Amino acid sequence: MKGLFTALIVSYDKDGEINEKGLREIIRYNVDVCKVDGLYVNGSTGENFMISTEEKKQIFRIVKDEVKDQVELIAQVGSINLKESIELAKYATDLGYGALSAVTPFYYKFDFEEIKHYYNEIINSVDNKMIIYSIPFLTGVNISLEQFAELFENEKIIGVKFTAGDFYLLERMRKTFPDKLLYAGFDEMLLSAAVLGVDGAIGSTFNVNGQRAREIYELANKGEIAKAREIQHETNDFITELLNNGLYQTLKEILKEKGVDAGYCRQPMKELSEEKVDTAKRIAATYF
Ligand code: NGF
Repeated sequence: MKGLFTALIVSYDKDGEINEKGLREIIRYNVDVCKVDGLYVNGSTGENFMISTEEKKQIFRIVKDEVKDQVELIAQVGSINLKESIELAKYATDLGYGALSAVTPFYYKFDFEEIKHYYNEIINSVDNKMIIYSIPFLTGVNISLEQFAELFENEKIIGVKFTAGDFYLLERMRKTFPDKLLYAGFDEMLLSAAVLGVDGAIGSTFNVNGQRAREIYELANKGEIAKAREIQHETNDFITELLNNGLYQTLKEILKEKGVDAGYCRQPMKELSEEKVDTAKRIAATYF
């Protein structure tokens, strides 16, 4: 399960319905053009927290059907409805997903015992592996080194997707858990995370920028830091423009420029204004 995983965009039509044809095209673009090692399905980038259980299952099904065994698949099943997480964990495991992931439970202020219970309940309900999805800036949930150690006591919990800028903690984790999988979650910090020895990365921008991410990651692993830094600079010029214009909407517009029917975002995310669509087209022409 090492390597670069795209946090998969999902195509929705103007009414917010899943556009299966568009989703299949996005998957193909990632596998055939971006050449990533795997897909991270139903994460933040898939707009997962705005869709129903049935829609989550439909997306898991379509992705597996399109990919077959071409690349690795991780199913994000986290939800503050633990019963839903378990149902999705069973569903994705039966479909053949190679690993599960679950965001830390959010909104309510769950204490650590509750968080630990949540992970153990999900992963002990299936014959599969769990990657913790830690994204404190969105969930408000911070897990300490000692708490990660406690979660990792369950051998089925094999790693963490670390979407945070705390590189002191990341370094401590690398040293403390040499056998656990650490994935970088912020694409704009990929080089720094790679230097610290992560096992891979999971990112939204890989939907279009997978090839540059690969170069950064491989150059860093070969110790060619100056070359890697140049590509990270170029990548971050792109990411800065992307974030300013609207992350997921702009990724979809760039994919459309590449002939991929990437659709729209699910409400309450809004559509891009005409001016921002023009900016997205300029970003696509500049970087891709
Ligand atoms: O989109 C977010 C959060 N983070 C992603 C990634 O960590 C999300 C990151 O690639 C993800 O993996 C998922 O879909 O679950 C950023 O978009 C990127 O670094 C730009 O900041 O907002």
